[in-house]
This record gives sequence, C-alpha cells and structure tokens, in this order.
Amino acid sequence: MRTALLISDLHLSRERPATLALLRRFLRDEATRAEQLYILGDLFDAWIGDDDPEWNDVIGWLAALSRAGTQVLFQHGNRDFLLGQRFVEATGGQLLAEEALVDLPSGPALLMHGDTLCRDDTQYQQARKLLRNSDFISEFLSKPLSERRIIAEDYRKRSGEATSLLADDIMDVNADAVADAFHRHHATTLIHGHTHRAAQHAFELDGKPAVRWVLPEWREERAGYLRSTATGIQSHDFLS
Ligand SMILES: [Mn+2]
Repeated sequence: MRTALLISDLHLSRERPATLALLRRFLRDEATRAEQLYILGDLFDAWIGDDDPEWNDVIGWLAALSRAGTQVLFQHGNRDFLLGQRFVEATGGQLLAEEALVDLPSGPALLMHGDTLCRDDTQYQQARKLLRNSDFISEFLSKPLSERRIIAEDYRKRSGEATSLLADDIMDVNADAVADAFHRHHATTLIHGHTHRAAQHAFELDGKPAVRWVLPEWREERAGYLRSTATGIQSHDFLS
C-alpha cells in the first residue's frame, strides 16, 4: 500500500542532539518503508546558506533515504527558507512550492509551512517580507559564513518564536487566511505545521466537509508525524 509520511518543525540544532538521533532512526525505520517523505518546513532551526558544511551528516542521511527509494520533498519554513538548489540536489530530493497541491495516497492535499496563515501577526509578516526580498537574500549570502552565523544567531535571540518551541509564543492561524488558501487551490484537505498546535480540525467549507491537519513540532523524546495511505490520514508518534 502506497504510504506517504509528513513531518515539519524539527528545528534541528546541535543544542538538541536527542532530536537529531530521533531523526536518524526515523529516517532508517519509518521513512524507508514509505514511498514519500514530505518535510513541510523548519527542518533546521536556522539555515545560513547551502555552502555551510554544518549539516552534512543530515544531508547524508537524507541522501541515503533517497537512494533507498523514498522520494524526499521539501518546503521552506520560516527558519530555513534559504534552503536552496544545492542542498536539495545533495539530498536527492525535490523542493516544492510554498503552497503545493499534491496527490497523497489518501487523496489531494494542499501542503504549506503555515506561517503565511498567521495573518494577524503583522509584525512577523512585515519582517517576512523583508527577509524574503531577493536583494536582501543575495546580500546576506554574499557575506562570509562566520558573519552570517553571527547575524542569524542575533536574529534568533531577538525573535520570540525562534527561542521557544511553545505554541503560546507563536500566533495561531487566521480563519480567513485558511479559507482563502482552501479556495485558492480548490482544496478539501490542508496540511501545515509552524504553529506547534498539532490537531485535526474538521469543519464545513461552502457546505462541504474540509479538514485541516496541523503537524506537531518535534521534541527530544517524541517525533510526531502524519501517515497518508489509501485508507486516510492518521497521526503517529515515533518515540525515542
Ligand atoms: Mn515555522
């Protein structure tokens, strides 16, 4: 039976080695048995450019998974939106658009990181616009790695969400933004992460059933993921 797994918000950092170990086992045990692994953003706590050798071990694990026959598909998160073509090619994976309507074994689903749904956080949305500006990005990437590391660390300290994995420190989605996303893609299923408010929200949209799945953030002792098969979508925990 075709199986796709979906994860997000691992926030990989050398400060949390247990989460890294959990990912390594998850990729070997669970993901190798799936046809697709979707990573919906914030795989890394920070990404300062594909030329940074810091995460070559994780790239190697993902490349091994690809070689073993599992398709690995990425979306950018707000923390690792600089993941580029060189990273993606090194993993043997594929980068999806910011909003991607994909054909999961359970049926079509709209995949997003979820930060753009947090429309009420105007301060964040303003910062996002600046950070995603192509001039800003090329200027940042032209700086030496050591300087980029300092800038990223400084930004991390100043941003509330950056230092906390608590849902209370991240604004929740805006209901209109959610409805707009469903309409834009004629979707009936939306899967996203970012808010760390893991849930299955079933509701009616234009008189038809719709469902919004929210992926959990990874903890050192627990990796939450969704499994999509022909029988539907189910949430699971992979424990350390
Ligand atoms: Mn995020």
